Amino acid sequence: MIVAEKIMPVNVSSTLDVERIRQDFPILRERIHGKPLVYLDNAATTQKPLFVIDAVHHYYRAQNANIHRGTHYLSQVATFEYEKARGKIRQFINAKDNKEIIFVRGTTEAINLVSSAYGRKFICAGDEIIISAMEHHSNIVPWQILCEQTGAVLRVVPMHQSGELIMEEYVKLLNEKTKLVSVVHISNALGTVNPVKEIIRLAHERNILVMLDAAQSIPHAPVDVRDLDCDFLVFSGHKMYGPTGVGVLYGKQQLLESMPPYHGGGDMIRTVSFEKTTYAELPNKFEAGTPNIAGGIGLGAAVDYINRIGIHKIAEYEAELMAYATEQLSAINKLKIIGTAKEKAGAISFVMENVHPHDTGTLLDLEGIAIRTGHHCAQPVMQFYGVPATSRASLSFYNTKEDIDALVKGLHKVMEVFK
Ligand code: 7TS
Repeated sequence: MIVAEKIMPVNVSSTLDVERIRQDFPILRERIHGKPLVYLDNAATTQKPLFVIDAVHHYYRAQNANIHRGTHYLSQVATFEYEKARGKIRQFINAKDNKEIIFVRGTTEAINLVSSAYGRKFICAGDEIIISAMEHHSNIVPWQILCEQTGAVLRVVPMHQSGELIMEEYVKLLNEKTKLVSVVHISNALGTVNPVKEIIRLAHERNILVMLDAAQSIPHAPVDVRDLDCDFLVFSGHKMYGPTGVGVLYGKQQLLESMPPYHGGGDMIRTVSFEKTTYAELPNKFEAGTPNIAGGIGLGAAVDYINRIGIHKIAEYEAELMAYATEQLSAINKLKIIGTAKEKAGAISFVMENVHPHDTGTLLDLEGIAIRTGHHCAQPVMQFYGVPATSRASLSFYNTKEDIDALVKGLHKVMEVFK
């Protein structure tokens, strides 16, 4: 058992009016097994504020029509609202142009889009793609499929026991065969915040493209694609207080223009004949078929909601909560935190001596406490630490110090059962 480093006590001084914020989330008033819900599974999906629920509701009640095709009033309203949402997202990540914002189903689809469309045109046998040791399966498997199809080779940046990438090894992997680096910004399994600006700078020095998986960073930290200078960035709406089934691929315009379409069908064409089809301009080229219109509009509302609170304030408050949770969990005997990077956000993984994480999760559930247990779709991370699974508590700005205290109390109960 590694004894966790002693950490200074932390005061969670409320930079946010969390009690007020909690009123915005109706589900937080639910009782689970007769107990008040303590929701600490935000890395899997966040809860939705009324503001987002209402936007989706309003769309279906008053605006529903298909987009980009109707001359009738409702179709124009729906198109306007959907495109307005695209603009909000562009602004939120500071992209240059709405053409660079492609609506997709989520992070997974966005990565598949790039690996497929970019990969089909630009990746050949012998080329190399770099990912990291802490990727979610959705940033591993699409690249493995591409490598199988093309004969390209997947390289993996290793990490230290702390869950920090070994940057010297990363530099050694970069070479003239490297076509693309695709790394996670914040790890869902460990909470590690990767030095993505440095990762991008080192790749760009060698003219190598970089894609960031921002699924876990977008709800927790400011993400500015022009400041980062990433070539692609992907995230899911449902992890940032928006609906499920919608997400975003950001790509630099020139790059997206150079890529062939991903899916073929309606809305992505300019002209079609049996002899030849020409494609629509960005972003439509990558948005074949009727999209998740309500989802897009709901995601726009989620961006408004986050902006109203302020992503910097969110980051500051969550950092305090994270420090408090780390301190409290570290104080539990026989509990070991997995992933001790200096820079962490969002999630804390841990294991407990003699207790399988699934038992921990089940017993906590009876207390109304929702955490995730398992491999977190990051089996290589589990293999690295030699554990079958971990328990993971993941935070949001609506969580409180009391939620952490409830978790700690619940964990003591679990220990009692397995004494
Ligand atoms: N990348 C990261 C870093 C993730 O955390 C996830 C989902 C994905 C990609 C895939 O996102 P999706 O919206 O396309 O499914 N992570 C988790 C999790 O940690 N628990 O449940 C889902």
